[in-house]
Amino acid sequence: MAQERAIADLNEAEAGAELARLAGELARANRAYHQADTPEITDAAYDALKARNAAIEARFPHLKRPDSPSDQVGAAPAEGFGKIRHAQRMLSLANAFEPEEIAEFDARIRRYLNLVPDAPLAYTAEPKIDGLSLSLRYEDGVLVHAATRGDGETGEDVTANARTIAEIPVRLEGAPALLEVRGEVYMRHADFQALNARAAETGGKSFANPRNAAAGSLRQLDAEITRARPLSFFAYGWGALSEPLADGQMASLKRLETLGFQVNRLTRPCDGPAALLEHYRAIEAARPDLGYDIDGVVYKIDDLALQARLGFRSTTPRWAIAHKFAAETAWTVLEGIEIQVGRTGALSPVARLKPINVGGVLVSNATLHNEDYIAGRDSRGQPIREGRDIRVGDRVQVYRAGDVIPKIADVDLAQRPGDAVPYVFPQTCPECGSVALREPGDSTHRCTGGLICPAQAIEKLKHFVSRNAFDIDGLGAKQIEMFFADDQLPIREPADIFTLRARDAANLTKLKNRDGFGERSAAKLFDAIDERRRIPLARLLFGLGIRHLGEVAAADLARHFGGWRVLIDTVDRAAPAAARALAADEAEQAERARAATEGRRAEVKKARDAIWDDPPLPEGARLAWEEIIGIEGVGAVLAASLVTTLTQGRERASVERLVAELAEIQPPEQRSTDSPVAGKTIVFTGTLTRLTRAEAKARAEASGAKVAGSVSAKTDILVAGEGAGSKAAKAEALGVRVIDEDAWLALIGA
Ligand code: 9MJ
Repeated sequence: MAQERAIADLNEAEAGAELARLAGELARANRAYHQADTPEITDAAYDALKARNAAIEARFPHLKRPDSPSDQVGAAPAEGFGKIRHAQRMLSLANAFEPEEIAEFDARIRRYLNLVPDAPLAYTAEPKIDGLSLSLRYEDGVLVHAATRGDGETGEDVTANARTIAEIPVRLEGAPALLEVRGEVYMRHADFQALNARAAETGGKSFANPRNAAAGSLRQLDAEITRARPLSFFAYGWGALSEPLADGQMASLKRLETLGFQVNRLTRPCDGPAALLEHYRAIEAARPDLGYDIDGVVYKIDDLALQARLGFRSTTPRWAIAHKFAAETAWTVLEGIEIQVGRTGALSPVARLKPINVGGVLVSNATLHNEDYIAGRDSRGQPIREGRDIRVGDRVQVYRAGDVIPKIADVDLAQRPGDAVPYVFPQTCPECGSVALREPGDSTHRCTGGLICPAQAIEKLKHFVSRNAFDIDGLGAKQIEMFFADDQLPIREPADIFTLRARDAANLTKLKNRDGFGERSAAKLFDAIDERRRIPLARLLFGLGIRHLGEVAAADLARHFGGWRVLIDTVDRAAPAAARALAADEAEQAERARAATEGRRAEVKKARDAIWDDPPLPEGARLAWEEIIGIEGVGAVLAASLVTTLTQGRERASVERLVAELAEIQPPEQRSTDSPVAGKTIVFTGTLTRLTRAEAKARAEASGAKVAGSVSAKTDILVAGEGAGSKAAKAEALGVRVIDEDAWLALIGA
């Protein structure tokens, strides 16, 4: 940086030159900042440049430039990339590691489609390219948009950059009027090495691996930089289309190839799991000589009509799976075992390892799962590792499979130090000292401290801001830890996040003057928080971090209830029944234990019923409880967790404080509103002949219907398959419309 002179000493010419320099430097800093991976100066340095610019302008107002950085005060600099909403969601793939999982994948699909075991089923197998996914939108054969995957719904607009990649055609001949091509941008090994060699010569930034180099090159605000980077592209699929490319996966790829795209030449048709595994081994053998990185093999159902029937789980297609290459392993020393406390109070033992390189990644931690795993037995008490336990000081074998947390595969008893002692699992929470209980049938110790346990509170907050929950830009795990420990501006529960701006305004020590924050980043954080005052109900539910409540169940609950108030009212009404259900379970278990020895099984049911019936439950409690456990995908275990958590005094007060800060809890999008069953509650019963249950449920939901497990006054339609029994009778009694499978299919237009 040029030497800075006191502003009072500057003459007019010098001041003009200095303003020009500052405008240039600030503009460059802005660009670098928004490329995210490469900020060039600290927030403090940025603020200092801005302050100096303002001071010079104050002394020489007539020298103020038309592009003065002062005119951008307060406003966040122009956003990095524009956002593009994908016309069709961009999905990721479920992973498999073992050959048995491929047989299960095949079996699952056959079950779902109701195919007989030896019916032919055609697949394709292709290398899984280790790059980054890109969606290219062509309208009338012209490339109009290119977007990264982002969160699957919305990606970053990298159109200008994509246009500079030679393997991405900007114009297509004979393509459908609308065509979204999906594929992987990657960098070949030779290009990667040349790029890093050039960087070394010019003192530029080198990349750790080809994937990072490809990502860093595509995500450049200046497309001319992308142009100078040697990127490649393989097409492997498509999104929205005005007409099908072909009727199979293989034929569609051929069509994309004809249109001018690179399609991986190792893609093969396969007629079942054996052929898939054979091609997997062939690709694995070819891997070292491919000249680019792959991390597995992708299997897809070839028939596109079957792909459509199979559809999707929450973020992955049912018709495809990624078979990842085997884990890399290495031996190292276990230096210690630490206990981490999770958001639901689970105590997780973590191995602290002497750092070791496993397949290109430095590993110093691995999961040890639970007490039994360390002791060398599984959840049923059967030996694992032939019963060898794991002790501090042992030499252990570490492995990494996919992106998952490293694990410990084995221990070398021959090298065990003489003074190594068996590990004793703690009986109290290391964070708050509360008793850690391990319930019968559960392999996990849990801290009983609840909200008084700081570890649980922090982990709940981290979960709350995580990507699939509130996903607040600039508020990640690191910032949560900082704010949690902060005395001036603490965040101790979710509601505190939303009062941050107001508390900061009232405080003397401002966030923008803190370490790690500046004016821009503080303002950006407050804005990012405000953006989340409108939140979909499913995200809110998932974000609360209630035990057993995952993303899929959160979406099921949101679809069923449609709004927060309806849900919480039902939960409140169900509270007495939930308590009763837990007590009944306990009584049943106790009675079962006795009955097993004394041969009085009928007593079990009696014990249960006695709890349920006496004293009588308040009006509506049982109905509300049955409504919740009747939602498909919500069982009694989750329902009990949901109701007891949300009706527990301190927890509920904390949730209400949060809800009061939100501007809108958005109802789930009706997936399809023009269907006659949209918004209706459907129950399936009996044996369906043309659809499997899973498929029937998925199709009903895709048409905007809610699927319940039991008939109630709220049921709109009962679809009665063959041999429908008591549910059909109950529906008749309640005056619910009952139709057969064919009528149902006609109704949803299938
Ligand atoms: C990669 N990464 O090579 C898919 N992929 O298909 C291939 N990814 C994919 N297919 C559907 N070959 C979603 C993702």
